[in-house]
Amino acid sequence: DLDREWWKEAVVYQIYPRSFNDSNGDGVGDIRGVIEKVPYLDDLGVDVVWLCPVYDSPNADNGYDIRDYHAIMDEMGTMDDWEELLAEVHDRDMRLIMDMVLNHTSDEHEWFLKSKDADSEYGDYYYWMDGHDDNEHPPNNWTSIFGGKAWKFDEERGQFYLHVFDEKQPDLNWRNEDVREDVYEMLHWWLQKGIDGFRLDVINLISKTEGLPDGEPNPGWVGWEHVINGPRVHEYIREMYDDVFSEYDIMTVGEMPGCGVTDAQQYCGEDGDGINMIVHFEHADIPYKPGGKWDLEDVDVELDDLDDLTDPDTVFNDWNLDELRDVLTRWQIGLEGEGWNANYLGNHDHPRTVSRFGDAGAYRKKSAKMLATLQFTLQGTPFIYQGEEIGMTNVEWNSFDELRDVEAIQQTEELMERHDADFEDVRHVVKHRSRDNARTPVQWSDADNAGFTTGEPWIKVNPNYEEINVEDDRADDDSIWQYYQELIDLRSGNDVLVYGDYHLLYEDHPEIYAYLRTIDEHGVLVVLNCFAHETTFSLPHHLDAPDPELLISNYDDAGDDPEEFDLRPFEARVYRIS
Ligand code: TEU
Ligand code: CA
Repeated sequence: DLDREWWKEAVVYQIYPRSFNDSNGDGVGDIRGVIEKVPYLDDLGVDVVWLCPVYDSPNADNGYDIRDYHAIMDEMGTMDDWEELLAEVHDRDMRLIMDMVLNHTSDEHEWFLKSKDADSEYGDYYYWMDGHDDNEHPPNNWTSIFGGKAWKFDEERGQFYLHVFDEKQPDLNWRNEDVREDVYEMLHWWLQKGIDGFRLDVINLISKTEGLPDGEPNPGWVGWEHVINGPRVHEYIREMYDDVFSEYDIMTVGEMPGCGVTDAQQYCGEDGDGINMIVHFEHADIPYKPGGKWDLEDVDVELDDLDDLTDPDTVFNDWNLDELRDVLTRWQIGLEGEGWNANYLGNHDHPRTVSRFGDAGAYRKKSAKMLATLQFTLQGTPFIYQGEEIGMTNVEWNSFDELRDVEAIQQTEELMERHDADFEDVRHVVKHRSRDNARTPVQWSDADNAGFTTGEPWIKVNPNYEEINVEDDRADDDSIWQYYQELIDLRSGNDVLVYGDYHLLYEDHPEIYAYLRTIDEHGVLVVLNCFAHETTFSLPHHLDAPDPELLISNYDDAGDDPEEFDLRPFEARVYRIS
């Protein structure tokens, strides 16, 4: 009994619509641009489209600051466009899940505007508090994830409000039952339109420690321990499941910074809070120390010395295989039978996958394919982030005004201030840490602006679009794109790859990440060389492979025998061994 579910067998494709495809030449990607590409997604072979926020928003955080949950942002199009997108996706037997932001709204949301009057029925919809010393100082020492204080004083109300993210993203007060009822009603409204689920933005942040006490001082995000996995979080999420999600056949993905495996066991499944799968940060945050990714303590190098290093890039990419393997293994084993993994390597909040975990230079193609092999052969639902299927890379940021992301802008300013430096001095940091890296437009072709827009793009296009683009990749048999298509094909309908148990082999091999996936007598062996140098693999003695078959490899002359073989740079091989 495999406990089959459509969302376990599915492959998800994440669209950050602003950067995906612009249909009307205003430089901003939009819903009609997504509609144009539905056949493309179908050709690639994905099953589920996750659409990042397209709701009405003043765009302080590109739609993660919602002004009206029931309307579409002008730049994105109209509700009719959206209805058409849903129909197009469904026509091709794919599904659509919507990003949903429930921890905070925009400060322009009518709930927030009304809550400025403490006596109105919305007076308690957000975290309003008096400051200290006659409002000279905020209620506590918490900082915002994006930099600066987590509190802003509002003249009209005469109090501070909490914003864990930007000051234009006030946190909703989930302790208030009216907030929860309004939220649930709105979720039903979307589900009744026939969507297939939600990706729930920072959903483990919705409960804060009662009394909102000071956080432990640290160089990064102060107060996180009072915000993450808070005291009533399971109660709220379970209630949302019982009142809303349980009534539909949908997929729910909880985005949860600071969530560990034992937390995840509680959030997931019918015996828990009912969430299907968790986007956690344990592998994504590997190179970052407690001060967070914008703290230079992190990289053990002085800012002044960066320019003198022969390869400053390596300083920022110092993840190591032991850590990555440990994290992924812990989640594979910890959720076995208890929940389900969402397997991603990159998304709109992280640098580009191949720049981060692979080699964006000479081995870009090989390493991108190796990483894709990892992602598609672990247990869990694979999430492709737009552009990953052609191995898009990070980009050089040449000046401060090229930056667009609220976090990149604020954190870069703070970094320059802390080190008394100018942009030129910190550009290496920005190149590896900015979320803008993942937000440059999808490179469709070698036409102007990579075929993304006929107008002026809202964010710079990566100049490497002439070499890296969808059109060329689709025409090339050996491309990353074709490899993704093959992997998707291989995984679909292959129970061992979808449902099989995970067994790690060689837990401390310095170069190779290898594991088995098994169901009953069926076994698949995955062998990945994670580096640019050569190494050798031999099948552990307790295993044998009487009648092996090579299922896929990123080298076209990989042999059929898994007993013992040399692995070339970033070589990946997947064998059926029984
Ligand atoms: O991200 C949550 C989150 O924690 C990230 O902001 C992450 O910590 C950050 O990128 C680290 O640098 C979600 C969305 O994915 C993100 O785009 C939004 O900005 C954020 O929530 C606020 O809604
Ligand atoms: Ca547009």
